[in-house]
Amino acid sequence: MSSTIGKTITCKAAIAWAPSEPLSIEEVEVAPPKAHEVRIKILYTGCCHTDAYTISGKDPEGNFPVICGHEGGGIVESIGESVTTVKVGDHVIPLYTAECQKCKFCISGRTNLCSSVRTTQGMGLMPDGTTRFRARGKDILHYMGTSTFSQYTVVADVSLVAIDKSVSLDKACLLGCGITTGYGAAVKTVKVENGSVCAIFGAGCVGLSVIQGCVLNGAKTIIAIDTNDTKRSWADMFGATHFVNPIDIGNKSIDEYLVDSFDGGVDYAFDCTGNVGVMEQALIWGKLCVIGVAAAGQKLSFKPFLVVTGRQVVGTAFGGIKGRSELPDLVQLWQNGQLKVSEYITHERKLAQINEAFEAMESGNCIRTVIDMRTA
Ligand code: NAD
Ligand code: DAO
Ligand code: ZN
Repeated sequence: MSSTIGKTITCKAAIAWAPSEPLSIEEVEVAPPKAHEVRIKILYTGCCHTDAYTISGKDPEGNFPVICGHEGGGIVESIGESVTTVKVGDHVIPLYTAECQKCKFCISGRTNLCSSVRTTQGMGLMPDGTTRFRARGKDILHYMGTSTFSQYTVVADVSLVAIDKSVSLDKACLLGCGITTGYGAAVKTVKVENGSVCAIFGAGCVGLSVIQGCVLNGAKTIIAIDTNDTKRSWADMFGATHFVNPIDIGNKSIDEYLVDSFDGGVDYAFDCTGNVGVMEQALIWGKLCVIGVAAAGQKLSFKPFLVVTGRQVVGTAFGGIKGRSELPDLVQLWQNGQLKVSEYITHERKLAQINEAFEAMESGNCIRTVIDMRTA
């Protein structure tokens, strides 16, 4: 039995004390898990655009002080009473989209958005309305039900999935968000068909993963659209058949260009930029899947006639994937060589260097930074 079970653990975490401030690496006290909670030793975490969005203060609903991070992997250190979903020693990926398998949404078969922990998760709290983190004598809030920027975190027992122990967590952590989201958007939410024509706006981690999903489902034409030319070789590597930089198409708007160049338009378009102007231009003939998270207060606006005449708009969180029941299948797909995962890692850093990961994100040359959480 671990000597830490039932005790508060003091470890290092990257704390966002206030919006727009660099993350501060310092000691945090992590309380033991209560009933239906699990404490995880986080070994690796990816840094995602959505963490940057909160840390930068662009999210007016962002709660502070907070420990961000939602793309992690680790080992179960201890479990609270009545936990049946995992056991001590399991290798796990925390899930920002919980799956209780009991609520009306989980059993509907129509959505992966579980309602079981939604309210408290949105407030940065555990389901009992309290936090397990303390630093400098103050309560620190949780983030997206995961808080993987801490060497130890506590999550609800419905907010994690055990994966095969033979899998390397330094790569598998990326399945906690970006890769799964893009792949699921194409394969699960949109269900791209064999022979279809797909346009992907934004070729970052999410867009490249949409491309992977389109390739796996047999799309004939896969057009990556990105304002950053360095994404051309990335899009090629992941299987895009075409790359367009909107800056290079003269006076045409990108929707006009796609209609003219691809026989009247595309079957499916995916927004992976979070830019509402891009989303509006991506509403071409066919179906638009919105994946990007737009800045707070932004509104998507289009003439209703566009949908009357056949365009459709859908959206997806975590690619529509149910974490506990479906994420192990993605791990298997990766292990079978059918899904790229390690290819996304452009930067590796230690916890003490986590702010560099967010600087790299701004540079345009970073797909994903993986932070080694094992030492500060
Ligand atoms: P990223 O920053 O790595 O990639 C975004 C890409 O879009 C970049 O390559 C950038 O050059 C490109 N881009 C920016 N403006 C553009 C424009 N006007 N036209 C064309 N390309 C443009 O980010 P990411 O990690 O791939 O995430 C993409 C988006 O998805 C973000 O908004 C993120 O918050 C969101 N996201 C949503 C979910 C979900 O569940 N719905 C999950 C993860 C991420
Ligand atoms: O069911 O409301 C809920 C909680 C799940 C949060 C899902 C949010 C998805 C938005 C994109 C986040 C990117 C990491
Ligand atoms: Zn549920």
